[in-house]
Amino acid sequence: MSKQLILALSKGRILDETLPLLADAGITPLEDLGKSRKLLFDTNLPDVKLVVIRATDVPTYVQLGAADLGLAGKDVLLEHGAEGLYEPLDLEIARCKLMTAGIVGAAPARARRRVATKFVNIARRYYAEQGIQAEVIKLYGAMELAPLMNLADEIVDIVDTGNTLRANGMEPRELIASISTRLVANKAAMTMKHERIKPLIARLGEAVAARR
Ligand code: PRT
Ligand code: MG
Repeated sequence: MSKQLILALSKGRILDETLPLLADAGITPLEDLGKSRKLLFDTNLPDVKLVVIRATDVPTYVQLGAADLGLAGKDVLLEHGAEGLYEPLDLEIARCKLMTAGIVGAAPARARRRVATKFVNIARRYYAEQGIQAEVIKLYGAMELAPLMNLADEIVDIVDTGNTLRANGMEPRELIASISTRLVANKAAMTMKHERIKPLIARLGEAVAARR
């Protein structure tokens, strides 16, 4: 393993909140991540590099050791599974809720509920725990459309303000999990590069605490 530390960042909405937090922890990319088409970036710290990838790819990079550390939503981590990963820090950003939702005032669902979601593993686990029979239907986006089109009785999706649900005549029902962005670490790197990783986690932790 090289002495270099690779930190994988989630593209998209998490990135906007991540960069100020990293700056607070003393890590700044040497060029503007938003303006570049590059995916691998140097930082002010000579031994720390950033990769910017799809949120759902972050656990894979870290689990397989292509990145030592990563920042990903708890939703993504729950869906991916925790094998090969440590989760040393809650960054307390990009907060939201993973919920079930359905059409406002809809009749009680049939015995075998049809559930549309991109979080199929989370959904299967959740309904099984509730003792509810569910047929989970995998979608890649616009989950809110599924009940309106009679593709599903219910959805499992991320809710923040609830505006997206309301705009589509839907309402949140059950809370599955409270979500925020987490720091994950490759288990082997955590041991092999402990000397380097430990102070980095400490600085990030201080940056998080300073914002409370
Ligand atoms: O785009 P891609 O398919 O790669 O992934 P993505 O769309 O999941 O990425 P992105 O950047 O949209 O979100 C990444 C992460 O941000 C998620 O994994 C969550 O951990 C976190 N996060 C925080 C959110 C939200 N808030 C959020 N509001 N992710 C998505 N939303 C969406 C939600 O899916 C729904 O469509 O916003 C809508 C709900 O918002 P309200 O305010 O209308 O309730
Ligand atoms: Mg998106």
